[in-house]
Amino acid sequence: MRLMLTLILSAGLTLTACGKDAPKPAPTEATEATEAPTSLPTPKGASVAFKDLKDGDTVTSPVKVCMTVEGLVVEPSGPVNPGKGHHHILVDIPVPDDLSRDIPKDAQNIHLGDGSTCKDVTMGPGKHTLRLLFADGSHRPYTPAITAAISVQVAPAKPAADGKTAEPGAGGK
Ligand SMILES: [Cu+2]
Repeated sequence: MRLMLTLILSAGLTLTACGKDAPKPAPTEATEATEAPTSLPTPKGASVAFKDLKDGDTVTSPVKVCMTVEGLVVEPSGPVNPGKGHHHILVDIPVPDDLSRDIPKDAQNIHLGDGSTCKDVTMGPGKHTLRLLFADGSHRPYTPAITAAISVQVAPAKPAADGKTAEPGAGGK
């Protein structure tokens, strides 16, 4: 019994000592979000869609990609106006995780910064994912992302002028 008491007592002492010996200052949080980049809120009912292309379509490259909007106004890049902005076509890449960052400009992030709604996109043969992403005048996506995606199959390029030449309907509508 006495042994037990001693044990309990010493255990208690040890704990107390530990508690006193640990004057670690708690790390202060909320020091990072000083200048959080902002993403405009998506207007209610806003959406984008492919105009002619459908998921699963087989196309030839370059393919003309046209798009429509609902609840948004398309304008050239530049000023940031709520509810307005321009289209982007993302080729074979997902919507970025961080919507507060501007969409990069490279071969896989195509900007229609002139306010247009159609773009010829060149792709190699095979399956490709085309993703629309609407963003404000400074190329920053809305939150939640205004996006639409389809997959298309790009047919291999045909050898020019050997046997049959012009395909019916090759010139578009
Ligand atoms: Cu842009």
